[in-house]
Amino acid sequence: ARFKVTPDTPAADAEALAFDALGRIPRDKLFIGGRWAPPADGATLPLIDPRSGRAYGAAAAAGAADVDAAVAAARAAFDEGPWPRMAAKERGRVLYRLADLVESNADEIAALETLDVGMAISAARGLITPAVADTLRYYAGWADKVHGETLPVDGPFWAFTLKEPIGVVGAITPWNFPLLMAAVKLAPALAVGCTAVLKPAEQAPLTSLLFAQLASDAGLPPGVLNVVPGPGETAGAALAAHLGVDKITFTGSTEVGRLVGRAAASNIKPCSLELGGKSPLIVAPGADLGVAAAAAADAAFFHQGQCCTAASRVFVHASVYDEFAARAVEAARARAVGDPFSHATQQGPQVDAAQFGKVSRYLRLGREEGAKLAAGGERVGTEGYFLQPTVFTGVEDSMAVARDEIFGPVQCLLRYNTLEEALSRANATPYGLAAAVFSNDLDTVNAAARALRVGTVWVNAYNVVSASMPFGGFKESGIGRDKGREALDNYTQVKAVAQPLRDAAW
Ligand code: TXE
Repeated sequence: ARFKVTPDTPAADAEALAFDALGRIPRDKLFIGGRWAPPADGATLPLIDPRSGRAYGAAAAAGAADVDAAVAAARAAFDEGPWPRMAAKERGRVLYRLADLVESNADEIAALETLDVGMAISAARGLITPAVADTLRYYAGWADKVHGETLPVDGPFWAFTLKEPIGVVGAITPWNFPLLMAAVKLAPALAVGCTAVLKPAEQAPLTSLLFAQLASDAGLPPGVLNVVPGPGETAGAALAAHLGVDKITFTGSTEVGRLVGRAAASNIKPCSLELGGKSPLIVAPGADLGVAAAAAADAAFFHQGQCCTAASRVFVHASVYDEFAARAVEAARARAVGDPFSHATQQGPQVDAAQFGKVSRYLRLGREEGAKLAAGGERVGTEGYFLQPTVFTGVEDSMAVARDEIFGPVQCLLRYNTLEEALSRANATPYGLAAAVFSNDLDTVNAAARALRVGTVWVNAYNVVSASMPFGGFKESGIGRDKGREALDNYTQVKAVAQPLRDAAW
């Protein structure tokens, strides 16, 4: 049976589509060297439905030996294969075909993300899967536009630079947006001629496995992309420390980012890190409070708050604090929590028991520390990992809920008096991923855009993201940028070449 996911698709049909797609993924295998192969030691990862907490199957788990095999395949494909050597536009064509395949399989991909991580199907189908295709097309277009320069030098020489692919890329991705995070790393890497080993998060292997098949169908030569889901401490650590890898790119927690960065540094391998956040959203006096409150609710609660950009600290000017808080509470209460396969659902379950437990601890901690619970704060239902959209008011900067990345549907409202104070408190965090300012005053907007020490500033908007916009963090939110033209530099080396000119030409 083949269902299409539209706003009218019943939840049961979308769920049936997910299980149908699941049945066609060789999930007891890893994708290495263009072939599906079982893990060397036969290990598995449980597949757990976040709606119930119950396992519905298992997927292959890579260990260090499988990572070795995947790196060897990527190495051979880079050192000897056609991919880095073919006409750049031909690489672009493969990526365009892959984007087309993602689009023609978008219903299945979206349904699988919903099954795997509990992403609301409306977001999975309407926003996230299209963003995967957009990312592939954006970098497909770049494939034949990455080039060096000619340089003025002294003497009878001419000199130029070559931009060469860096080699084998090791990509370690998180579970929150499984395929999109893979795409933002793989698309620029593949466009410039690199080969890659992708280690998806253990909670969310399904769409990365399907992607491997689609990439092969699109004409990606064997060994160019290898996909090895497995535990972070074994498969992830083996990839991060592997001497056969030329570049590491990671998205995940700051804690693991430190380990991955250390492993890469000890091998003198460049490493880009996209890590956690505690992003501030500033509501200035005179801002449109309706717009600001609606945007702030999406910014805090979208995808169950499991976004690295989640606006978890909302600084509201004292003159509008009470009115904004009332609107924030109303917006939180209005959010539809439930079965992520239902198109009406805005918020599904947290991804797993560990995340559910972590967020629940912060819900308790916020109350214990003296924040006022203005909305939510409880579990929804009796099974699975559902939580109410929660608003804490009267939050102080020193509270754990204002300092730590919670990664759940928790919005903290903090009161401020002057813009200078708001900006300095907004910056008083080790993180620096994103921020927003809501104001109709140009001076306020300009001051905030300049002063905020973050990789992205949104003005009267939130989570406006695009393949063309460089994305990444200041401070402990990371190193380097994914997306945009900037990300191409992650995957290229610059080589300077000089050669003599004959006298006549000099
Ligand atoms: O992340 P991990 P977890 C934050 C968020 C969340 C917390 C924990 O606050 O609550 O991290 O989530 C792999 N060597 N973010 O534990 O462990 C792992 O297998 C190499 C923010 O799930 O960082 C997975 O593929 N790799 C974030 C990836 O790292 C290792 C998104 C990320 O998992 C490893 C996710 C190791 N030793 C969580 N240990 C964001 N920035 O969006 C684990 N991994």
